[in-house]
Parts: sequence; structure tokens; C-alpha cells
Amino acid sequence: QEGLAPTPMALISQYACKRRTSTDNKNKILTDAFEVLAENYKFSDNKSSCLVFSRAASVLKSLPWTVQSIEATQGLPCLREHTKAVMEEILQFGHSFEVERTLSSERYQTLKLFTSVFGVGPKTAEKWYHRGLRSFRDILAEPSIQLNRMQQSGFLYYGDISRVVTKAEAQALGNIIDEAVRLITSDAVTALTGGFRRGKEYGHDVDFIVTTHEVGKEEFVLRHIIDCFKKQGIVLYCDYQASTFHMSKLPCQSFEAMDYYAKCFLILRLEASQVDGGLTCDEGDNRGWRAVRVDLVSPPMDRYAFALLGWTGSTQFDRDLRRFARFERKMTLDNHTLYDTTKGEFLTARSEEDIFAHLGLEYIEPWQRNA
Ligand code: 8DG
Ligand code: MN
Ligand code: MN
Repeated sequence: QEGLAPTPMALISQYACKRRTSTDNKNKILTDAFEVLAENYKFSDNKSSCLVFSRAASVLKSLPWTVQSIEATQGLPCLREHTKAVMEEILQFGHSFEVERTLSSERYQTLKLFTSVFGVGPKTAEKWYHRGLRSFRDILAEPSIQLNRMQQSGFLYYGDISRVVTKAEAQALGNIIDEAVRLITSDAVTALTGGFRRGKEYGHDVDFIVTTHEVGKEEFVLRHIIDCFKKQGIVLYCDYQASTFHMSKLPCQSFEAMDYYAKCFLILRLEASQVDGGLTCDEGDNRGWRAVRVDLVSPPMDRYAFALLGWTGSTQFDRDLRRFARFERKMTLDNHTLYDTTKGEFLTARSEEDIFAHLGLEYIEPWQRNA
């Protein structure tokens, strides 16, 4: 691979949706460093600087070669002064002083720890940090803190859900869902989405679309699956959100991956016996089961392609699809629709390929969307 001639820079787009990005990242040292700084900016609610570093990382992930000098990055999109300075430090000294400083700062370490709990976002983490709390023990011992149900489960199952989920565990969950669905209809559609659909070996959760060809019945299917899981005694946490979807609300002007479909954020109990090759447990941990985070979303079938594209990600890939649609095509793309502003009409799509075609983009396979 090293011997391959670098892709001509002029061909590398500023839009992630015009690049092919596999899971094989040749610039992990640089992109890990950028992502630390991006996350640190997110903690400070500095969205634009966060985006600068996320975009720079995304461009480097798409390269089929390893950056070994600053000169080699000449002409690459999305690399600003600041990102180049960080890159220069790493290429010259093997590490960046700014990144080291961030990693060793009490603030970064604490916010990283707090946001690793299911149900704790940057806002809550910052609030706790500001109050002088520094550890889980501090939080749990603070009488004035009222944890919500999600956070309580986050702490209760912290050991399990902070550990990665394997592809085999994702497949086992897929089987459990299929089995539950088969009890009510032969008309159901279930699809593994999220990082696993992009070919990742590990994930922090498992994401599924569950729906049916019969438009209007999808919410019923989702409810049935959850009831089925409850009867099996495998539901450790369940946050069900009913659909608020209605065509009259569309197109919405949001850049963020928000949608109105019925969905459910779960923590499920997965038995070792259900997983091919068993669970990946800590040494000496022989409980025979683990807790795992699962997201289910149920779009009506006529919205399927848009929901699949949105839930497959990556977040950066989707963000750039929306940005490309808006600024290059005067179209609005979200998890529900594609709207052509010039024509004043919604464009229909039965598959992801249809959506790329409407946008005048070459089709990018799911495993090439790891931007
Ligand atoms: P990972 O779990 O392996 O860490 O990576 P991932 O699968 O890419 O991330 P994710 O956080 O599970 O999100 C998967 C996709 O789902 C991502 O592109 C964002 C998308 N998504 C939506 N809407 C919503 C939503 O309302 N909530 C959540 N949690 N994710 C959503 O499109
Ligand atoms: Mn996921
Ligand atoms: Mn998810």
C-alpha cells in the first residue's frame, strides 16, 4: 500500500460524501489527536472549532496513504493553520504538546469520564465539574444530585456498557429481534444499521431499523418487539419515544441527526449462550450474560431509504451529505425527506442509491462512509 502514488489532491473533495472512507485508517495517530481536540472544544461548547478538527480528521481518514510530512498535505481540503500546527508537532516530535496538555488536564479527564456514562451529556458533565465533582464516587455521594432514570441505569450497568460490543454480539441481537418480529408478521423488515453496517468490528451500541411494509403499522411492530423482550425478561432499561412524524412538519431546517420516528433506547440482557463464540467478558467474569445498549427506530416504509441513510452514518458523512445538498444543490436532506427548493417539491426514494442519484453524487457503499 505504501508504494501507491498519492491520490491527486485536486480530486479530494471538502465533502465527506464525495470521498470513500473505509474502516482502515492509515492516519490514526493524527486523527486520534485531532479528535481529542475536537472533543475538548465540544466540552467548551465551541461548535465551530470542534467542526474544524472533526473535518480535518475526516479528510485524513479517507487517505489511502500515511501522511509523513507537511508537504504531502499540500492542497488537501479542510486543513487550517491550527490543524497543520498540531500535525507538524506530531510529525516532528511524535506527539503534540497541545494534545498532551489537553489529555492531562483535570477538566478534560473529568468531562471525558462523566460523559462516558449513558445519559450524561456535555452540559450535565460541565455542571457537575463546575460544582467541584471529580469522580463517580463524588457524584453518587452528593445528596443534592438527582440522577434521572437513564443516568441511574448508566451507573448501574457502567462496567458492561462501557465495554465494546462485538459483531458477533450485534448479530445475536439481530436474531433475537427477528425472532420477536416473526411472531406477529411475515411482513416485517429489520436491518442492522449504525457503525456495524459500515463494517466496523466493534461498536458502543447496536442500531436497528425495525419496520413493516404496511405503512402505519411500524409503531405497532416496535411496541410488539419491546413487549416480547419484556416477557423474556431481558429489558434492563427502556426509553420508548412515540412517533411525532408528520409530513406537514417537513422539510425541517435542522442540520442535526434528529428525527420524528418512533424509537426506543434500550439496555438489554444478552446471554452468552446466544452469542457465537460467547461473550467478550472481563477476565474471571463468568456471569454468563452482559448488558448491551441497543437503539431501535421505526420509520414508515415509504421513508425507509432516508432513515437508513441517516442511521447508518457516520455522523460526519451525514453532516456533509446535508451540507452538500443545501449548498451545492439547493436541496434539504434529513432523515425523512429530500426537498428540492428550486422545484418546490419532495423527491421520492426507494433506496439509498435513489437519494445519491437525486443529489448527483456517485453512490458510496455503507462501508465507505466511515468519514
Ligand atoms: P458506534 O455506535 O459504533 O460508536 O458508532 P455509530 O453507530 O456510528 O454511532 P451511533 O451513536 O450509534 O449513531 C448511529 C447513527 O444514528 C448516527 O449516524 C446518528 C444516527 N441517529 C439519527 N437520529 C438519531 C437519534 O435520534 N438518536 C441517536 N442516538 N442517533 C441518531 O439519525
Ligand atoms: Mn451505533
Ligand atoms: Mn446508536
